[in-house]
Amino acid sequence: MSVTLSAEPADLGFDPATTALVIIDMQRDFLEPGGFGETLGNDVSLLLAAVAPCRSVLAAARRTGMLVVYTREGHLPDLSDAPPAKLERGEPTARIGAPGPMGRILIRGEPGHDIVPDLAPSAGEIVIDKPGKGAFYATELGAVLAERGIATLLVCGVTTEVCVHTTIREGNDRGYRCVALADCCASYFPEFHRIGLEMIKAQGGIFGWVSSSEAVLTALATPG
Ligand code: C5J
Repeated sequence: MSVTLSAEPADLGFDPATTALVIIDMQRDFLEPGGFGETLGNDVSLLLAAVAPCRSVLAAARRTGMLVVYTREGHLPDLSDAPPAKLERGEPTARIGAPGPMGRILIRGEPGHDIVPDLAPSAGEIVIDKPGKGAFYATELGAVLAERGIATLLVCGVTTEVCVHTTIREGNDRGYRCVALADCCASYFPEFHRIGLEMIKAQGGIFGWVSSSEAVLTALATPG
């Protein structure tokens, strides 16, 4: 059953059976005070706007039986999967792996690495741990999607211009129809969020589409 999603630069049809909702890095380390995002000097409260729209799309996806995939950016406790180029970059007040109020920063298994409680995965939902910005790099995501015959990705999460963008670019190159849900994504830089979305849909949708939580809810509520 194909439904029509209102999107830019053009509407597109998608079949919920071959579509995955991909929720990128909605982790305490990025959204809550004391985590990685704040150590980089960011106002983490700017990301909170995306939580409620993500929740409504997540609820609709679960009702529809759509595949839901969460990602988490983070590293092994010994940092063997964190290249020096990543560890050295920037001028954080505390680096990846340093102790913080939510445990070691951006380390798998620490409280800060968890997905925020409002979007907590249900039992059996897929959580992909990734060491990079893109969700396909050094993960099982490609295999998970291929196994289920997924063709379209509805992408939510943070931050728009970093991990959401990288994942959409990776997905586009692998042949997926990637749709960023604008209000379900957020950035520490509102201008980067706006321009990041513009970049995806420019030039006739150079590497994807942009839509919204409301458009997904409408599409899923409208018989195909
Ligand atoms: C960043 C991400 N911004 N999830 N990570 O470092 O976008």
